[in-house]
Amino acid sequence: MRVQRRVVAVGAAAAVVIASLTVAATAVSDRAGEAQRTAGSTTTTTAPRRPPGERTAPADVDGDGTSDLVVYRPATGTFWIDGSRDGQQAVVLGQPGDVPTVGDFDGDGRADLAVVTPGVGTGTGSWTIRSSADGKVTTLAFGLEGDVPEPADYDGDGRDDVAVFRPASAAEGEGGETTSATWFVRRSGAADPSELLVVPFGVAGDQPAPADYDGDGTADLAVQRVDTRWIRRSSDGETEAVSWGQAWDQPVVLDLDGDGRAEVAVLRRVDGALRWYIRPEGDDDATILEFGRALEPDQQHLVGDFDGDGRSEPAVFEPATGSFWIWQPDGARVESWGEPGDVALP
Ligand SMILES: [Ca+2]
Ligand SMILES: [Ca+2]
Ligand SMILES: [Ca+2]
Ligand SMILES: [Ca+2]
Repeated sequence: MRVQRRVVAVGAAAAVVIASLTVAATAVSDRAGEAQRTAGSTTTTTAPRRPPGERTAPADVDGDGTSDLVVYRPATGTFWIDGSRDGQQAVVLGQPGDVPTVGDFDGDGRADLAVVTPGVGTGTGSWTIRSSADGKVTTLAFGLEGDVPEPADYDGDGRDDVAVFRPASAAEGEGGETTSATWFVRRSGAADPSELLVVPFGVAGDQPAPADYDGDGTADLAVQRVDTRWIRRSSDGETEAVSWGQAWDQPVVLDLDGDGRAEVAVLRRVDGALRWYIRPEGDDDATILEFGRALEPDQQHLVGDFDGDGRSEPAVFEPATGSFWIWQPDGARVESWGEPGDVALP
């Protein structure tokens, strides 16, 4: 296969990246288990809504279609936002130990700030969400220790759903035996969202990577298992296995070409650098970007649409210098925002 060359400068260093990956996509039957639907799916809402399926940019707090620079400062429980339209603001939410997240839970097209208070022992955790539509703060009991927050619109009603991925190691059956990994989704469009959608999907060691891979406007459950991305397509319920990546890679998801379908991608640490391997669609070339640093002081990787063109791009946040580095075809755009100890979102 042909492989594209890209030269990307990060800091003082420039790197030429040439590599090849084998590609194979195979549809297989859903061997990871069927959904246990416990409630019907009717929509009840009063808030202003974006049309179901219409995409929003990640962490777009001010709703102009462009991702904003968002960091969470755990020491003070404060989000600091540098909005592409509305400028800078600080929002206090949460307490020490909380994990920040964002999603458009009220469906108004603007990202809502949220914090997850992890469960402890057998105690249930909680999600505290600040609605962008009315500023109202809501707290829901949800999740156990070890759960991974994965908010997304899994029922396709135009609102992101509170959801977690529970790794297999933390999910035990009634007899104490290890079971599959399990997804728990509080569907915003259900008549009673507290009747959870529970889907066993994944095995021990899998890393969650949900996204809308089939482009139907609804998030698909997905996990990265060593060299394969397993995707449970929302469009037909089938599970697709896509060969991509290798052991120790970290799954990432981008819509690099802006077609509404997420690309399968992995992040690899190579010689102290972050290397992004983005799977091609059709006969296109694989895209390999060297962008970001993987050694101390580590940079946090993220994906957003920071120029609002409908296509997502990689970015990294460097807490030590309080700077965002946003990928561009000819290098990087650098923005000063944040400080040491901050966590960047999404
Ligand atoms: Ca919102
Ligand atoms: Ca939803
Ligand atoms: Ca989908
Ligand atoms: Ca973009």
